[in-house]
Amino acid sequence: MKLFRPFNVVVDFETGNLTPGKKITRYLSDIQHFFLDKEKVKAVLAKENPLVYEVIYAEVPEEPGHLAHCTTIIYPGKVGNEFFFTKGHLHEKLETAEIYFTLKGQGRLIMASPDGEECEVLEMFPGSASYIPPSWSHRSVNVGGEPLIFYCIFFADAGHDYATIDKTGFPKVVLERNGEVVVENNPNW
Ligand code: PAN
Ligand code: ZN
Repeated sequence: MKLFRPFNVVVDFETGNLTPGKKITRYLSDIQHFFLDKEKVKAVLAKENPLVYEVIYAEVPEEPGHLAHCTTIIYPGKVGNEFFFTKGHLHEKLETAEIYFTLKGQGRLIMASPDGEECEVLEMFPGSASYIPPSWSHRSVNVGGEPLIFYCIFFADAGHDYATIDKTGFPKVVLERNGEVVVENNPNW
């Protein structure tokens, strides 16, 4: 039997950098269709295409038994009054759970059952370890003025289903109203 060799990666709690790691970047243009205010999105994109978030993965085989892990850095920002967020997804293998451990910043973690009948929103703050049970879709939102940085651990063969969320979005949205962070029903749900 060929043994996979143990290895370290190093996570910088301040920047979210994970080394050695493989980075993916998501710009506003990649997630524009999710935002409520279509006119505002257009107006922002006419001027610039801000970086919304980055994910940096440790290189682990996408095979049963392995644990994938990565950092996510969501930059602070809004479109209108709606905070920047990740695309969000279900795991292709619905039976796989995940943990998000927040290192820096303030966020919300929106989770929904596959049919959207159930929805829960947890606070993310330095030291929070949020458990995403099997079957719950998940999206994280930066509600603060600094980057939201969290470390994720999930089954390496879980797979990511983005198509379902692309069609439906999430049942809840996270907005700023009069300087407060509010969670509201998604009017387009
Ligand atoms: C996370 C997410 C990461 C980026 O590692 O993949 O935060 O969010 P999206 O994948 O929705 O763009 C995770 O949940 N992995 O399973
Ligand atoms: Zn996930």
